[in-house]
Amino acid sequence: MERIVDLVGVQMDFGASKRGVSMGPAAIRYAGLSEGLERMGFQVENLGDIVPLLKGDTKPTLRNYEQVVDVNRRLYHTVYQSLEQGHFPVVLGGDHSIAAGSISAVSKFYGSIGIIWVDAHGDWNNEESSQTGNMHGMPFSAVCGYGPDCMVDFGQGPVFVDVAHCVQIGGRDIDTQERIRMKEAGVTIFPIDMIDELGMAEVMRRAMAVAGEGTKGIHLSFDVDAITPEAAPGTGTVVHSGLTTREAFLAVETIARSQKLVSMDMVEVNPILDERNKTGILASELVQSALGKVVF
Ligand code: NNH
Ligand code: MN
Ligand code: MN
Ligand code: MN
Repeated sequence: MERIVDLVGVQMDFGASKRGVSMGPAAIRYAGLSEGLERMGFQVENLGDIVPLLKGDTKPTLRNYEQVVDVNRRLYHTVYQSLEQGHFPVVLGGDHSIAAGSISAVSKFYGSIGIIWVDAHGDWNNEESSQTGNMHGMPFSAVCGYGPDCMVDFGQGPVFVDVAHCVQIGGRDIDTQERIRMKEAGVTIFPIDMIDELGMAEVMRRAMAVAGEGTKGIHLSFDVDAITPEAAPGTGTVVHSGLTTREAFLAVETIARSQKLVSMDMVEVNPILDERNKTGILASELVQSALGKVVF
């Protein structure tokens, strides 16, 4: 039986300061994601895009929270239904706040999962530690029970992800309070300098052990700003000197080979800031590699 991939776009940019990542799903689709997955032998079901409310309540510590929460609630149900049908959900962002909805569905469905979070940022803020109030800086902590509960509690009785199975890869711009909170919680972190020293292959061996052993599956949340801006200019919060494209591919290919991946997000692609859809194409290729596309 051929495996079915559900593609769901989320036209969300209210979790970030800059507009434009709402067009990320279109850019990743334009790069040929469905066609590529079909060539790999998957059946692809295009679930369309989730579109945020035009207006909603906001406050300085949780900017646009009503729109962010509403989208996450709808995404939660979409991803949960996808898993119930035995499909593989691929969520295309959109800003990273949407990982709250997708991961809470995966965690509720499986009970025990690991998370691999590839990002220049920690995304481990809460209302108090955030310097911006931007909710795309909070989803990783939220799904583990250390962030705003409104991002993950839709009345389903949230199942928080055990921090003991959570890995951050590629971090190089983590806020001061956020760093303290991540250390206290006990997230396994492979910041960029540790990747330099150990090499991505060894980092991934360690990451797979943390996220994969003792869990029912792994969720990959991939923020394209993890990759160095020369290779991935189309994103809102670029941070210099990031992962090379080859390191990024090695990371997702290692996850694919483990056969433990059950769901993923590809987020923060901003076509307005991109160069001829370079970042969209890279995002599309990384999704395919995470799902097992082989080079040779
Ligand atoms: N840490 C900052 C904040 O909380 C930046 C977050 N930006 C991201 N996260 N792009 O991946 O606002
Ligand atoms: Mn992020
Ligand atoms: Mn980021
Ligand atoms: Mn465990």
